[in-house]
Amino acid sequence: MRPKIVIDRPVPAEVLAYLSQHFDCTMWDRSGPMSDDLLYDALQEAQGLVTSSRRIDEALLARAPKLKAVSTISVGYNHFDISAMKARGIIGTNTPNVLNETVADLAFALILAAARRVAELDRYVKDGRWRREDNESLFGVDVHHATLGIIGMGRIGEAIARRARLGFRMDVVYYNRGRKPEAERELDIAYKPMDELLRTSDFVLLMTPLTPETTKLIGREQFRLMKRSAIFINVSRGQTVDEAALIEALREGTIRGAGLDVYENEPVSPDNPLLAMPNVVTLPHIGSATAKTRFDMAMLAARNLVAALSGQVPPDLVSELKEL
Ligand code: 8YV
Repeated sequence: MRPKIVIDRPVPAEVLAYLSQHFDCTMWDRSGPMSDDLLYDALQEAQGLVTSSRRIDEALLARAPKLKAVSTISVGYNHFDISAMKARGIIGTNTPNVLNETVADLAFALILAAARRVAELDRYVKDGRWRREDNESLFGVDVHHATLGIIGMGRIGEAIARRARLGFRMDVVYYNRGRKPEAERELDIAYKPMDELLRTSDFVLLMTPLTPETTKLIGREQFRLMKRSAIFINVSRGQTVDEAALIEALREGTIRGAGLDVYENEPVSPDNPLLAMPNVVTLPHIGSATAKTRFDMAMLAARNLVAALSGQVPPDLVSELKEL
C-alpha cells in the first residue's frame, strides 16, 4: 500500500501529480487555511505532511501517530518545534536556494519604494493631487552610492548585496553570526559589529532567520543607534523586530521610514498603526511570491518528501534534525 500524505494547502497540479505517483494524497484545495480538526482527522493515517507555515508542535504530533516527515514549502522553518520533532523522530525539510534571487528582487523593491516614496506618490497621482510640475515636498533620498547594512548574510543576503554593489554602486556592510570571508572577497563587502552597522548605514536591512537569538533583535536601543535619515527594511520574519519600538521610532522621527514585508502578526491587523504611516511601505509577505518561484518551492518540497519517505536522506533536511 502506498503511504498516505496530507497537503494542507493547494499546490500546482503538476506537483500534486508528482506526489500522487508516490503517495495517496489528501490535499486541502480551498482558499483559507485547513482547520486543525480537519487536519488532525486527515493525519490519523498519514506518514507525511506538506505545509508552509503551520506550527509543527507536540499538539499536532500527538494527533499524527504514523507521521514520519514534514516538508515545508518555505526556507524559514521557525514554525518547526525542533525539540518536539526530535523527541518523536520526525524528519523536517525546507526549500532553500530556489527563492534567493526572487526574495532579493523584492528586498530591492522595498528599498527603492521606501527611498523614492513610490507607493505614497502613486497614491498622490491617482488621487489627482499632482498640480505643479515639480515639488520639493515629493523629494526622496538616493539609493545609489548609499550604505546598505545587511543583518544576516546568508544566501539571500548575498543576492541582495550583489544587486547593491553591481547595480547601485552601494557600499555594503554586513553583520552575521559568523564572518563570511568568501562573500567579503567576492562581493567586496565588509563585516561590521552590529552597533557600528546600525550607526553607519543609510539602509538597514534585516534578512536573518527567526531563532531564539534573533527574536526582537532590533528594538528601541537599536533604532536609537540608527541615523535619523535611516530607512529600515524587513524581509525576514516580523518577530525579529520589536514592532512597538519600530512604530515608536517611526512616529518620533528616530528613523526616516521603513519597507516591510513581514509583521509580528500576519495577516497584519487593519488597525496596526504602521498601515497609516505614509513613510512606511507595507507588503503582504510576498518575498518569494512569483509564480515560477512558488512552483519551484512546491516541487522541491515534494521531492524532499518523496526522498524522506523512501528512506533516503532528503536534499534539504533541516540541519537541527540531521542527527536523527
Ligand atoms: C513562504 C517565506 O512562502 O520561504 C519562506 O521562509 O517566508 C515565504 O517564502 C512563506 O513562509 C509561506 O507561508
